[in-house]
Amino acid sequence: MVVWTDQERGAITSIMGGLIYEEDGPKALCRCLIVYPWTQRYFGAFGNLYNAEAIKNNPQIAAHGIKILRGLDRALKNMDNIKQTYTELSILHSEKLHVDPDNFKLLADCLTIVIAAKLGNSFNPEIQAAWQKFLSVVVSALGKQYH
Ligand code: HNI
Repeated sequence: MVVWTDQERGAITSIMGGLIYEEDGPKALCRCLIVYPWTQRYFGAFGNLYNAEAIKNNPQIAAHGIKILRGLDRALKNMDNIKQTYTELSILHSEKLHVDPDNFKLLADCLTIVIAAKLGNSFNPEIQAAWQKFLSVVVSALGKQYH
């Protein structure tokens, strides 16, 4: 059972509440696909990923970036039950999509970089500590159904 302090809950809620899903979701996913090109292998059906510009202008990738933030929102709304909340999502990524679970951390880190760039100095170490704890619980939950 993960225990969250009021400060952690407040920090995480404030970060998620400040995101513009239509902008920040695509930015994080595009960053992951550009910085870690092997992650593109899971998006073969998403059209043109030939270079950074193509990725950044790919509407299917943008739509999926938004979907990912909506998925994070579900974890935010179930902070005390993220593992159970993500059971089906973990099974999907494991058994249907065969996503290497190491990639969850890479995408999470890309989202953190997008947030740090957006928030600047207000993304201080205490705030980041709460945010990284949230993402580590999310990443762990997404990996739970891998065998
Ligand atoms: Ni992920 C589908 C959430 C990381 C590749 N992913 C989803 C869906 C959600 C989601 C929500 C849609 C499920 C549905 O349609 O029912 N993915 C998340 C979250 C993370 C994550 C919250 C991590 C924070 N996904 C990743 C990573 C990869 C990934 C790291 C690959 C590098 N995800 C996919 C693919 C799909 C997907 C591929 C299916 C897309 C499609 O529609 O075909």
